[in-house]
Amino acid sequence: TEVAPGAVHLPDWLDAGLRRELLEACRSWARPPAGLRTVRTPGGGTMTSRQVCLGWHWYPYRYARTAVDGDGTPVKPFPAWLGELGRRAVTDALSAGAVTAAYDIALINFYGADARMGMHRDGDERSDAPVVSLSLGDTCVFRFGNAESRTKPYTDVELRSGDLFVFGGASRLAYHGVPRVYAGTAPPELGLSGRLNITLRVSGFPA
Ligand code: MD3
Ligand code: FE
Repeated sequence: TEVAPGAVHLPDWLDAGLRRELLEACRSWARPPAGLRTVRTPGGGTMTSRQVCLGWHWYPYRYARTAVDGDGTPVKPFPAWLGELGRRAVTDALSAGAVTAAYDIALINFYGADARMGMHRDGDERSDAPVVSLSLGDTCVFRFGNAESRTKPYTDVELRSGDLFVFGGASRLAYHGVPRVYAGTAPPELGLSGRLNITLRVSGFPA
């Protein structure tokens, strides 16, 4: 379903094997060094999701090669198989022609029952390549807004375990957020309590 120009939601896109493999991989990436951390914003706020990065380390509002706001160690490498998954996601959601440069960043956010993400735009990458979003575990409300402001008009969409969402074109710079997670809605067979979101991005930075 095209929710807005360039924003395509493919529910249930991940097969069962990939869901298990991605969750297992996220568990290993979450371990130190450069593992899961709490992100603090310059204004003194604390993000309620916890995050781990691959390839490039995101911190408000820049990228680095080390976990500068974590334990300071080198960021874990971005694996080739994740890049292939990103390419296949863009081809399936948009078209073969929409695939541009190679994916080299993964930002993985873990949401407990009370976690949210405020309305924001992702503008720290130097590429307009589509962002690929993969969800596992609890269902959430994903709020997709407009490019001008954090406020209405926006569209609320439920993101469930296994869903793919791709944000290309005009949607790449739209405000978006996660106002709510529905605790206890994760499929029991996955063995995850909470929600995981994996975004794949193209940095546009020199390697
Ligand atoms: C629209 N994550 O990591 S995924 C983020 O569910 C982020 O954890 C949310 O916003 C989450 O920055 C939303 C959907 C998403 C991701 C990236 C986007 C939507 C986007 C980039 C541009 C436009
Ligand atoms: Fe975002």
